[in-house]
Amino acid sequence: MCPGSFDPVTNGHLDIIGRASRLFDEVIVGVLINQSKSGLFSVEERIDMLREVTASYDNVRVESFRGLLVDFCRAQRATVLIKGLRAVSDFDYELQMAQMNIGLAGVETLFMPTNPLYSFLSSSLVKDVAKWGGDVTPHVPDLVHEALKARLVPPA
Ligand code: COD
Repeated sequence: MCPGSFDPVTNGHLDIIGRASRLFDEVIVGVLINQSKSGLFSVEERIDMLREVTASYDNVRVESFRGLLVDFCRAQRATVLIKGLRAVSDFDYELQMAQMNIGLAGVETLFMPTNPLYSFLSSSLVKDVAKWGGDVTPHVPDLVHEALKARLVPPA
């Protein structure tokens, strides 16, 4: 299980998903439906983009979930969470979630070091740069770039 918000998917996410698909028979990309936080893209839009950019991976499927991640893992019979680690700043919170998730339901977390090309990359940073008209083409798939251009008009 590769869980996240994916608002929107970046090349950093894709790198982790692709590497997971080479290690596991089946990979589920779990997109969180977060009712208390509206994203730039709707969950349906995020899923459409994810499905398109992972279409070449036969063993990857994209689903949404609400509530606890471990409940979704149980429903999908997923036993391992794959998380990307970009920097030590990710580690504290990811470690807490990993320990909570194994305590709640025995779901293991495996951490994958980010590809150094993407170690600074996050969906929020991409949105901020795109909002001000900066070039995000090296950081996201083309279709995400197009979607960002269509959605974000630089403030005057
Ligand atoms: N390089 C490598 N990995 C990356 C990169 C990058 N450039 N960018 C992101 N990642 C990894 C992140 O480290 C993360 O593992 C994953 O990709 C998703 O990232 P985001 O930013 O899209 O998603 P998050 O961090 O907002 O997702 C948080 C969850 C949805 C996983 C979390 O909130 C959750 O589990 N929520 C469900 C409720 C729940 O169960 N809560 C209790 C948790 S203990």
